[in-house]
Amino acid sequence: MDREQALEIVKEQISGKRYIHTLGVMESAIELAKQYGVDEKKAEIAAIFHDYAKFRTKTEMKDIIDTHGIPADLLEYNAELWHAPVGAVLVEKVVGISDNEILDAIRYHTSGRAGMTKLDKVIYLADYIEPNRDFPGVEEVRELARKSLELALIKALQNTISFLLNRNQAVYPETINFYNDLIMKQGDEVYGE
Ligand code: DGI
Ligand code: FE
Ligand code: FE
Repeated sequence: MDREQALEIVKEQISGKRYIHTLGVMESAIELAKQYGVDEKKAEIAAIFHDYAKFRTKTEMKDIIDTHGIPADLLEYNAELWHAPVGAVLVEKVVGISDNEILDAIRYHTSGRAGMTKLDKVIYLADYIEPNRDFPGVEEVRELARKSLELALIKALQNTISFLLNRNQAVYPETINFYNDLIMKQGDEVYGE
């Protein structure tokens, strides 16, 4: 599928503002893919479709979670987490994308997971640092992203987990697994041990 076709499809599904965000994620994902040796075409398609399900109702998302083998424990956590695995299902079934690497990058773009692939990481980070994002700490993560995919992700995860802790929100275990995975593999670089 080419870029224009993909953008046309997703444009029907999301708001104008979310579409601008999607274009930003696409731009950042391609740049990160180039920099870190990830398939640029897969990064482009995953980025374009990553928020495909963002505007589905909770009822529809819950129904898809219940019927498509998505972990049911997600329903106990913030509904913000649901659009990612639901998006992967819809992008496969409705849009017709069958590449599992692309579908996984969409599936894990919000929660993360242990054992994130490089493509998963590129999409997760691109979603966080795309040019239209403007929240405390984003510039620091953009700078880290020029040096190290993993160090940038560690900072992004620390910010996100702190954000959730400060708001008295639960943290989905896969998010912690992603964070632990990064820290345990990169601890030497971070702490210079
Ligand atoms: O869809 P986007 O707004 O582009 O970004 P996203 O898919 O990364 O969603 C991020 C939101 O999910 C953000 O407001 C934090 C919220 N969230 C709620 N619980 C968790 C969580 N994010 C993670 N990583 N882990 C959680 O447990
Ligand atoms: Fe999202
Ligand atoms: Fe997004």
